[in-house]
Amino acid sequence: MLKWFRRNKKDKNKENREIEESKALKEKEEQLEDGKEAELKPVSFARAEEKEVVVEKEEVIEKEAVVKEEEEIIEEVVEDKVVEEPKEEGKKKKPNFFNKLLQGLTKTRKEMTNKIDSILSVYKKIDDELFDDLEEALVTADVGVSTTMELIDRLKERVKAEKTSDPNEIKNLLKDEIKIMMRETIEDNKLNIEPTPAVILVVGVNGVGKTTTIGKLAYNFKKDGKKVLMAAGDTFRAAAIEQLEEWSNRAGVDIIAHKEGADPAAVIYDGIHAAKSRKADILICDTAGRLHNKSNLMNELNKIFRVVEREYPEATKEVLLVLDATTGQNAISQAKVFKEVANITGVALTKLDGTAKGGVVIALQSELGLPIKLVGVGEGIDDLQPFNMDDFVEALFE
Ligand SMILES: Nc1nc2c(ncn2[C@@H]2O[C@H](COP(=O)(O)OP(=O)(O)OP(=O)(O)O)[C@@H](O)[C@H]2O)c(=O)[nH]1
Ligand SMILES: [Mg+2]
Repeated sequence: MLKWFRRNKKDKNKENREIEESKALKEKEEQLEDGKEAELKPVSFARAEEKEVVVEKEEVIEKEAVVKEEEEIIEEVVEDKVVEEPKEEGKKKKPNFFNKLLQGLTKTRKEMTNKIDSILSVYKKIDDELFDDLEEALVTADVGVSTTMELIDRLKERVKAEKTSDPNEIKNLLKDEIKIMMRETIEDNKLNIEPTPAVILVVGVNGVGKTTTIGKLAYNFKKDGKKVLMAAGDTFRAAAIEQLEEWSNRAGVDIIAHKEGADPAAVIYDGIHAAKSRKADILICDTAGRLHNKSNLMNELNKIFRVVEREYPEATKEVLLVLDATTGQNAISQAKVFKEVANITGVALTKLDGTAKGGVVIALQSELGLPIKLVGVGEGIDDLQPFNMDDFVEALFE
């Protein structure tokens, strides 16, 4: 499949570089294999679970009401908190956004773009070997094998159609084709929050950055003058509730929380009713992130979705899948699994600042058709940005 493995090493000058590069690719292929395995198990597991869910549906709805009454509700009301504005915010908002993205993508840029630059500087004419080297640079930055193949094919066609002969022109054509490909499957990258009231369900495996993203998001909404409420749907561990409470304090928004071990659907139920009575514009719900191949996670999510459908039919809905960019192709596997069990409407891609695998953005949008709506570029409250495709590609190739 990967052409450069089949290539005869005729050119002695390139030998050393090829050995190094094929090593990196082998590692990459192993990672891809691992990702595929991880992806298959949970899907079939979740399907088996679906039958049970249908049978238990009525029973579950009844239980929800009972559980809700039985549980002691610890409701933290944090009204009228003052939001601390970061000092650098203000008129220079746009350049700051771009600079942060630029900074965040430093590692990916080194891995991918610097490599592309050095490839293009070596070649005097555009030939198959040049395309093979480009292919390799893209795959190693986690653009993904099939997206890379597609991209290179398009690039070849474009070069032919435009009769391009100068390797230096390739970079702009590549940038352009990336933008075209990413746009083809996605209508827009805006969060579904209009008209209000809106509910955002935040899902994803553990450790990807769900709680942190909720905190940052709440802060941004509040800054925009929206009334926000959080629901601590991760009742799996006490620390998770405390962590969200801390973020609610920092963002200056209210939170609805039950005790550790409580039924998450009951927390969301209370969150919805509190959002209605307090006339909140946006309710953001945290969920537990235990591994996606555990059946109870899928069950739990289905239950939460049903409560939202039943109790808040008028709300605009966003099901936001949080993915950790540092996991590269594994993030793609996770996205495939979650797409099977939930109607994911957007992705928040976190930790772009700490990874050389930012190329995964391109694969997520063009291969899976999942719109990236937010990107995390740091751990701070102000380190979440709406995803802008043009800015992303420009920052990647800066
Ligand atoms: N550098 C960086 N770190 C981040 C970003 N987003 C989240 N993190 C860090 O990732 C770690 C995990 O974040 P959490 O928000 O706790 O993740 P979670 O998905 O809620 O995890 P569970 O509750 O265990 O399922 C924390 O240390 C965060 O500070 C980001 O954009 N950049
Ligand atoms: Mg969490």
